[in-house]
This record gives sequence, structure tokens and C-alpha cells, in this order.
Amino acid sequence: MMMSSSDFMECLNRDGAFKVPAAVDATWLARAQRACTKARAAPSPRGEELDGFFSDLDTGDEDLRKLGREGPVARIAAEALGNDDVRFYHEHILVKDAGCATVTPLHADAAYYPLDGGRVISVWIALDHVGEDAALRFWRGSHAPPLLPKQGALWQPRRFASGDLYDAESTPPSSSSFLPASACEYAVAPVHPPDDVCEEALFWACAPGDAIIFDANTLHWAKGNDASAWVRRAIAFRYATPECRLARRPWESSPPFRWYTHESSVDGALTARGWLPGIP
Ligand SMILES: O=C(O)CCC(=O)C(=O)O
Repeated sequence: MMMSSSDFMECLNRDGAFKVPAAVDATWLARAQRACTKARAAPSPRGEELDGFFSDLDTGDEDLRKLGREGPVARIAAEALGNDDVRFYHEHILVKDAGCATVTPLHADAAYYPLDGGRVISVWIALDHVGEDAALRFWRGSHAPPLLPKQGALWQPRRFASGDLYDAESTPPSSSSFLPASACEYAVAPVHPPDDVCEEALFWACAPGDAIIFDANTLHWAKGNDASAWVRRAIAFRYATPECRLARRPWESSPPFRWYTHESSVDGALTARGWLPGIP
């Protein structure tokens, strides 16, 4: 049965994550797979690799930008947010090679971003078959109280490689120092998901083109891809509601602020409108 926009919103609000099968058709899928292969072969300065887990925050690939802004992914984001006026924020390529043992550590994305006051979601598209073992896993309901200790708080980011928390000392907010300071409070999640959370985790095997939509403050993680004989490529598109405002975190945000200047003029940055392009 097809899910409606109100089903999307209900799942997002209740659980913090849900799946939309066959979100992307074969033409878009082929373009996205090509872009992913290109990025892997020639990473941007924002590309990095952790033992077979490659990610790139800044491919600049026009097909991906188009898919993010105009394609079916943008429509899904608008329906999940219940608002036609959503802003494409950025795209993020994530590749786990076949046999890659690198886990995606427990984290939530929201406090990596310099955005406050609205809602940010991700639409994570599988570009290959993803078995249950390699699936993204979600701590159901962790985006909101009562699991989140306080309404409006964000989970404090951690470094993927070391598991260390971001803080002002080790990662000062150098590229965004001119932004107004965020008034957010931060909550600290455990380094690893507790056993009962693992047992109750929300996760879905995916076919190429399936999408997982999640709130940027939902805690999530993934095992390696070592039980699988094929690569696990994905692209996460991030979207923000128009109320979002740029704000300085106590640490360097990711992507760093200078990254945005290639997107459009920084003049409109503090109002968000005119900075993050709206979806047509
Ligand atoms: O694909 C993964 O394993 C991690 C994805 C992720 O953390 C994200 O898209 O925020």
C-alpha cells in the first residue's frame, strides 16, 4: 500500500526513521551510481576513507545536485516534512566496500550541522542491495523526549574514528566563528548502542533505489559490510525546513562553513532564504 504524506510524518515523528521502497527510478539510480563511482575514483577535498568506508561531502556532481533538488527525493522530503518549502542542504556519498569491517558508530547528525530552529532530515538512498546485516540501524524514538533528555536538545557529535566527543577544545569552530552562537543544549549518547537497543533497533534491508528517511537527531549506526560479497553504496541527501538559521556550534561544524560559499552567496546565509535553494 502506498504511504501518504501524513503516514510519512507520523512515522518520522513517532520513530524518527522509516523506509520508502523504490523511491528512485532506474534512470536516476543509474546517474547516482555513476556519480558515486566517479567520486570514489576522484574524491573531493572533503572525501575521506576509513578502512574501506569511503565518504564524500562535496562531490559537486551536477546529477546528484539535480536529484537532490528536483528529483523524486526532494518530493519525498517535502512530504515527510509536510511542507513544500524545504531546502536542499547537501548530499553525502557513503560507500562500504565488500568485506569492509568498519562500523558506522552510534551518532546523530543534527549537531554536526550549523543549523538551529527548524528541522533537518536525511533521505538515504541505497544504490546496491543492502542485506539486513549491513543495514543502517536506528534507535527508535531517540530524536525526541523521553529518550532525548530535553525537548530541543541535540545529541553531541562524536568523531567516527576515535569515538571521542566533539568539544570546543579539540575542534574549535574556526570556519564559522562569525556566526551567532547556538543556544542549543547537548545530550551525550553512549559510545555503543546498549544490547536492548540493538535488539529493538529499527532497520530495513534495501533494494537499489529504496530510501530510508530519518530525522537528523535520530541516533543511528551500522555494522560493517564484511558479511556481504558486494559493495554497499549509498547517497544521503539532507534537507532543512525554511525556519532553520545558521548558528555556531561550540565545535567546528561539518561540513565546515566555507563549504557553503560554492553553493550560493553568503549574503543570504543568516536568513537561510536565498542560501539553501528551495525545491521547485
Ligand atoms: O551509511 C552509513 O553507514 C552511515 C550513514 C549515516 O550515518 C548518515 O547518512 O548520516
